[in-house]
Amino acid sequence: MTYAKRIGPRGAAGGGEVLLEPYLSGWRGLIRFLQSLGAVFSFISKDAVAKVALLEGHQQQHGFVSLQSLVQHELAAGPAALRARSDSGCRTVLRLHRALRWLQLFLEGLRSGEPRTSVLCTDAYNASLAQHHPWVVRKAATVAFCALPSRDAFLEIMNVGSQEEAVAMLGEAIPYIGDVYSITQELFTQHKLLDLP
Ligand code: 1Q0
Repeated sequence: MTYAKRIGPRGAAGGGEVLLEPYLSGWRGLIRFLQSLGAVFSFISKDAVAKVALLEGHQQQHGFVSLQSLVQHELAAGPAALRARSDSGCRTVLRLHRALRWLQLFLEGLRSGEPRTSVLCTDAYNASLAQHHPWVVRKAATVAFCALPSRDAFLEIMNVGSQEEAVAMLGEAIPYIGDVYSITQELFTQHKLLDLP
């Protein structure tokens, strides 16, 4: 399954919108993949499941089509009210947005040929999510990364055919992830939402 590919509406939405439906179903696919890697990762997948479920709830309640419409709706209550909420869609998207940067870096590393996935994963993590996590989470994450399968096994369980085909799939998927990342980054910069508590 081309999980990562389903995240992004590359070129599909003229105004550079991130459609919520494919965004959330992309995350669901990634979470299933993570769950298949074993119980060591369950503290990560549980958090991701909760965040996707929260966004799904907001999406269903308000009928949001895109990340843009969610942000617009929540901003209407005023920036102070938004900052005070621990269950806002915006702060939840921000967490997934930071994780998407990790994914982009990790997949780029995987594609590049470095065989030690735990090194790739740690480097990607340190360059992205780590700065937003307290020590204890960083520690637990770094321990879990040691349980990652080797590059060969990883490309195999992606289940897209030969290693060459898996690498080619990454080459196609990474730009979509990059698009979603930069559109979201711009949206959150514009509305000064990049530091939502
Ligand atoms: C393959 C290894 C996966 C490693 C995932 C890297 C992320 C590490 C994150 C570790 C911390 C998770 C525990 C909870 C953290 C929360 O405190 C934190 C902040 O939230 P809050 O509400 O407390 O402010 N949450 C987060 O930072 C969100 C973390 C979301 C992680 C989502 C990971 C999704 C996994 C994807 C696996 C993809 C493997 C690649 C497959 C490619 C196939 C084409």
